Amino acid sequence: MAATMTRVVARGDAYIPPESERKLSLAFIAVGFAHLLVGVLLGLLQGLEHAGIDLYAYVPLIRHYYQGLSIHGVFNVLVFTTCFIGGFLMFVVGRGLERPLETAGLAWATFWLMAVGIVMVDYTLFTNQASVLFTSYAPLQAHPLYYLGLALVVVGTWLMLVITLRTTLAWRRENPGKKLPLIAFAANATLIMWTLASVGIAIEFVGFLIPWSLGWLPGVDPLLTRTLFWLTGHPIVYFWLLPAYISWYFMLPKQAGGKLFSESLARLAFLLFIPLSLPVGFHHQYLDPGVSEGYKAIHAFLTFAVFMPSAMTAFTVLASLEIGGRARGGKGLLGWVTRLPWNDPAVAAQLLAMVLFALGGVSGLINASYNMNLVVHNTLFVPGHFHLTVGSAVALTFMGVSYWLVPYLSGKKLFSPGLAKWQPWLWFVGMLIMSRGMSWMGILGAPRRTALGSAPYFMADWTMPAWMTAIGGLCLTISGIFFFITLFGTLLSKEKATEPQQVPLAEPVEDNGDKLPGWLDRFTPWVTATVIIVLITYGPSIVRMAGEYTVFPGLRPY
Ligand code: HAS
Ligand code: CU
Repeated sequence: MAATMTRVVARGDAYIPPESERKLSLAFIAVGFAHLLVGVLLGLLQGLEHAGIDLYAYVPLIRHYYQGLSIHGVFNVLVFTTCFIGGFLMFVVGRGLERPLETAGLAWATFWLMAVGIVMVDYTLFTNQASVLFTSYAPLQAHPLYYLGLALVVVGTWLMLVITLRTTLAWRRENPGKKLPLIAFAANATLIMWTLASVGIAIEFVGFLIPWSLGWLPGVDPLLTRTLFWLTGHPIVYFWLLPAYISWYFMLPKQAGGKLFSESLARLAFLLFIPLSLPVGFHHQYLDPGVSEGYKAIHAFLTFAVFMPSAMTAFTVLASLEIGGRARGGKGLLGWVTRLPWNDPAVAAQLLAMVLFALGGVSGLINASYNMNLVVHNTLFVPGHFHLTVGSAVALTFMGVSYWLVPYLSGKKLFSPGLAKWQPWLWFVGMLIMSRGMSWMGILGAPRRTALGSAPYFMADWTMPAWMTAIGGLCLTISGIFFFITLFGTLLSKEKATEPQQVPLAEPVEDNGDKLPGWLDRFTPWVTATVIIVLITYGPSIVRMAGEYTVFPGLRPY
């Protein structure tokens, strides 16, 4: 391994993070994808169940639909995302600042702390002691180890911020007056936003769910704990998305032969996500009694505001790609699209992820509109939305990134490039079919989080979209298998990379040197604004809910 690693260094990128850091990123990524593998397989069971094919009795350890769904949700959106993001962002900060992390020892301690937490979560889920779905809604109650395990994972993400900030401050001391390199800037913005956001879930778990599950509290208030959950639960979607944006803004244009269209716009988008990601959680609670109409309206309005940095991203990234497509000979209005390097799986996966995300963004606006939400809330329309966002924009982009990053980090040759070429397309087609099936079924009134295949009220007109959900899910599973063969084949193979490996970093079209307004390079004003906005948009509601605290004992119906 050591020899392989040194070989990468010899091939000469501008700066190569030390071997220990590359191994650390690989360890995070491998743990993350191992969980996604299980999550994807369970997803197939769910899709087939909706079409009336119930295979749960044949799968070891999984006793029923809700246990399978809990594992699917927790593994895919909590464990996989957080681990991949941890490995990627630590790498990005070291590579961006071109210096070792402060300190690699703490980074490894973070990995092991999170690994212990993940083992606790895995154990409780597989033993059916935590079938509470990824939202952990009270009064459903899980084993204390489940909440403790997730809490350790969150603490791990805070330590990541400690590491990246310490490294960044050391860099600032060494480079006075210089602006932060883009990828390191964006990685810090992501972790800062997340750390502020995670305060809600930290209070929920440490103050309520953990003591309650240990029997130290007689009960908890479902409304207050849900509210604390969504204070974190909305911004967590941007914690998943922003690392994908780091690749779309700063790496993908280079892979497509283009340049970053606007550095200022890119920085502004990341900074806007800090204050705008948090004060919108009530859009998950439009139907909750006990939240005032006025605050729901404020959160609805702000949800349309947080749509903006993504709309800016669509504009900037498309412009950056167009520069690439035209430089590669593309002519006319759309001729440049066909000239993009579609045969490179790292690029194709991300381009297709973006197309799916455009649809996911539209369905997000439907969810966000109060009166439309009354129609779709708690129906399969919502999974139709989030499979296009976290299940495509995020997951497919992370797969695309892995196609160059894993060979780069390991010094190995990509195993089975043929499978890698098909994989993004299968995911794309499978997702189009599955999410369409889910959204359609949702509009017809099919509830989400329900074993519909055995529901006595299954409606005749759900049959067609239910089959689309199952068939799309099958395509996604095959795509997933192609990906995992390529990924784990690469990690386990002995074949070394033969081509030069570099981190693709796009130059801005116009580089203003270090002449940048301070507010586009500093986080403090944005953090202060965030705290003030959250106090205004959440404070009064939380104080009122605390005053009306109702004690609910735990339920374990599973
Ligand atoms: Fe959402 C529910 C609103 C974005 C994830 N969302 C969920 C849930 C999840 C989730 C997991 O307002 C379910 C939670 C649960 O279990 O209950 N969401 C939005 C809005 C946005 C949004 C307004 N969501 C995301 C992202 C997610 C995610 C991102 C994960 C990563 N969502 C909601 C609402 C609910 C909700 C309600 C509650 C529903 C309910 O009733 O329960 C926006 O941020 C979306 C902005 C996106 C865009 C698209 C930009 C497009 C880009 C690509 C451009 C590329 C193109 C093609 C055009 C503005 C950047 C180029 C291609 C070439 C080939 C050249
Ligand atoms: Cu949300």
